[in-house]
Amino acid sequence: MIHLFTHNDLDGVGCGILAKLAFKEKVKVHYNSVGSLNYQVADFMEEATPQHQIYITDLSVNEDNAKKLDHFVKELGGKVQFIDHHKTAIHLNEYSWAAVTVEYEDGRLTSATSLFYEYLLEKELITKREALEEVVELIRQYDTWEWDRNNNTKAKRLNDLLYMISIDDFEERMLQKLTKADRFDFDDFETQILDMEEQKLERYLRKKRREIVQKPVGDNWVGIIHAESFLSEIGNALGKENPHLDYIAMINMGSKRISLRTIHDDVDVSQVAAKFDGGGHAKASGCNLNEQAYKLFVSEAFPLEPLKQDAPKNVFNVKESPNGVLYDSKEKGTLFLLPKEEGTWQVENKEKLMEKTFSSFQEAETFVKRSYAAWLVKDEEYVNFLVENIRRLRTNN
Ligand SMILES: [Mn+2]
Repeated sequence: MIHLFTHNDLDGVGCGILAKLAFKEKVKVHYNSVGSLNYQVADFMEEATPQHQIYITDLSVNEDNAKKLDHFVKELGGKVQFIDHHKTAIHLNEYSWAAVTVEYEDGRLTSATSLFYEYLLEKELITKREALEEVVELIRQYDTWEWDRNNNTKAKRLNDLLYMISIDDFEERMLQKLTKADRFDFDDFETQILDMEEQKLERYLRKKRREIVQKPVGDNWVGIIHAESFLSEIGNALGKENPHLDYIAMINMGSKRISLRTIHDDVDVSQVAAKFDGGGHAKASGCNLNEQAYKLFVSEAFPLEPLKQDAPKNVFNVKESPNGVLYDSKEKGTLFLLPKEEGTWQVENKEKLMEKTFSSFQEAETFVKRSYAAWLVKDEEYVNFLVENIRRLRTNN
C-alpha cells in the first residue's frame, strides 16, 4: 500500500489528486494541517513495514520523524519520498529520500504540486496531459501568489472552490475532469457557486470600504476595520486602495483576534503581531486582541470618522495627472497636488503653495491623506476648480 501524507490546502490537495491519478486505489491519502502532520507520521511509523511506500508533500517533518523515516529507509529497506518547496525544510535535503526545491532555475517559485507532478512524470508514473498541466500551473500560481500579479482569477477561483465544498468533493470533481476532458474548465454548477461567492465578497467589500478608519499605531499608520470573513481578499483590496497606510488591521471581536495584512515590502506585520502575542508572515499575520491591542485598535479608533473614499470613476482627476490632482478635506478644504520640476510635487491649499516638497506623487498623497484624511474629488469638482483657477495657476507656474 502507498501512503501520501500531505497538506490540507490547495497545494497539498493538488498532490493528493496527482497521487490518485498515478496510483489509483493503491494509494491512501492523509490530509493534514501544519500542526497535525508530525503526530500522524509518528503514529504511522509505529506500524510501518517495508511493504509500505511513503510519500510526504507540502509539509515538513520534525527531526524526530526525519530520523524514524531515515531508519525505515536505511535499516528496513522501506521506500520514502519527501517533496517540499518551503525554505524552512531545506535542511532535510541532507537525507537521501528528501527533495526540497524552493525555486526553478529560471527563478519561478515552485509548489509542492508542481514538484510532485514533475517527479511522477520523470518516474513515468503519470501521463502528460494538457488539462493536468493547466491545473498544476494554476495551483503553483495560487500557492506562490503569482496569480495576483498575473491577475489569474482562474487560479483564485480554483482555491475558492476547494473551500466552498469538502476536500472529498473537490477531489472527486477534479479526478473526473482530469480523466475525461482535454481542457480544464469549471462546469455550470461550479461557475454558478463561484459567481455567487464573488458577488457576496463584492457586497461585503463595499460595506467595509465605508467603515475603514485610520490612525497611527506605534511608528505605522494603520487602516482599521471590523471584519470576520474574506479576510485575505479584504486586507489585500483595502491595502491596494489605500497605499498611504502601512497595513490593514481587521478586528474580530467575537474571536478576540486581529488579522494584519500589508501590501508594502518595507513593512513586516509579523513584527507588529509579535507585540501582541502573535506572529505569522511579513505580509500576513495575526495576534490576540489583548488589553493593550484593544486600547490601540478598538477604543482609540471608536470615535474616529471613517475615511471618505476616492472618487472611483474619474477620467480627468486621476492620480499622478500632469495637470495636477485635486483632493478635499474637512479640516483644510481643497488640497491641489501639483507636479513641479524633476518629478517633485507640491501641495496648494487656499491658493497658497505649502512649503514642503515631495519627491514623488505618492509621497505627496500620503501626506495629505495622513494629515488631513483627504479624498480624491469627482471630475466635475475638478473641472470647476481648474476653470476658476486657470488664470492664477497659469501665472503662478
Ligand atoms: Mn505549498
